[in-house]
Amino acid sequence: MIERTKISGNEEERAILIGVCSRGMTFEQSKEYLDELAFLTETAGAKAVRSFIQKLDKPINSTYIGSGKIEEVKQALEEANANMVIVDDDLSPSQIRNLDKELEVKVLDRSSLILHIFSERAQTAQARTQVDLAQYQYLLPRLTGMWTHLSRQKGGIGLKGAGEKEIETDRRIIRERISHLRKQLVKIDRQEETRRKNRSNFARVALVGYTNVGKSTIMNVITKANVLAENKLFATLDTTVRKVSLSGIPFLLSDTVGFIRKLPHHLIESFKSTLAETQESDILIHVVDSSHPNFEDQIRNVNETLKELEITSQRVLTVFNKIDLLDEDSRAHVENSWMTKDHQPAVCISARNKENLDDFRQILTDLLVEVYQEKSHGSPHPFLQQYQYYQMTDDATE
Ligand SMILES: Nc1nc2c(ncn2[C@@H]2O[C@H](COP(=O)(O)OP(=O)(O)OP(=O)(O)O)[C@@H](O)[C@H]2O)c(=O)[nH]1
Ligand SMILES: [Mg+2]
Repeated sequence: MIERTKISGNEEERAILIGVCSRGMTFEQSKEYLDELAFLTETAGAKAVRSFIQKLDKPINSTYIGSGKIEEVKQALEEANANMVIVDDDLSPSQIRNLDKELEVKVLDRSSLILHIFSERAQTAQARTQVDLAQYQYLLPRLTGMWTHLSRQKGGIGLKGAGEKEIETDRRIIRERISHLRKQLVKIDRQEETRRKNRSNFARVALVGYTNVGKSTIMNVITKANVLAENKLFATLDTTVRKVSLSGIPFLLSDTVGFIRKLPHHLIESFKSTLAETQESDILIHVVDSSHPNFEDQIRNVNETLKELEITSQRVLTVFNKIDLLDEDSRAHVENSWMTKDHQPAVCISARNKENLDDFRQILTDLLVEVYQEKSHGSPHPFLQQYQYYQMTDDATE
């Protein structure tokens, strides 16, 4: 039977990372992608000791990289005393089988690494169920190809399984588990929906963005909540909702799971229910790490993921965070090129140094006034009374 394994703790996991620089990609880009994979690897509790990039039109069908590169990796495994290989793309069952045979160490692909991190971090029943579902769905088509691979794993990152003759039984059990988890999710979703309906009077604001950009830090700064914020990918998995008020206007602010390039499809599907809160929001705050060399790629990636999740909002406030890390030129670039784009509201802040937060609060307040005015079709909204009082006393922020 397939079971989830914890990072063993007995044996240090030392990984070699491999990426392919395909046609249309620059070498610089592939290097940055591998840096992100190294960050994911460390978040999962393993150490990234070496990395390899091969320039190819596209990954090789049978073994992902060419035979010469495989030899180099083999040698590096020995030299660096490494015990696993992590690949920056998703592997087919036969690629996993062939690489496993050649390299004789555990081989993980990008999706299984992300799924592992999610499974370690899921806290609530909802997140747990979603991750379990995604893991079983990922595993089902790969079972036949993976049995040698799985049997090699004695713990650590990934999933472990049994021998070939048990695969059919495993497959049946997994199908039953998937169907059971789906039913459970429907039940949890229904309870959540009722909870959301009970709060439906309030405007909803959701923090969205790439992972590690500072969403939870902003949540904490605005709400004085105590949400976990740390320099790790996917520190947040469960949606946290807090009632906040700005200049006397109450609203609900939610902090959600961060996105990443090539998020496994099953994970996106199963996380739809966690993101239901975001789907119903009146204002999206798209947080960007303006100090990241690839922040423009990240913006595009987040917009694509939002589209895939059918999360749209008429009001999007883009927040360029971490400006404390920018030099003058980079800051001017963000302010002059990005901030004036599309006539969408945008603001530069440092959540850590509490820089420019008043501007941020003011823009958000203006958007909230718009939302409530729309909700009451132009007549005075009860939630804006307090705000009008604030305006009269000339005390614009709380
Ligand atoms: N220098 C700097 N660091 C910041 C700023 N805001 C957040 N950080 C740091 O960035 C890291 C990630 O912050 P989080 O708030 O956990 O980011 P997140 O977007 O919630 O991340 P996930 O939940 O993992 O998706 C932490 O180490 C924060 O201290 C900022 O304005 N400046
Ligand atoms: Mg977070």
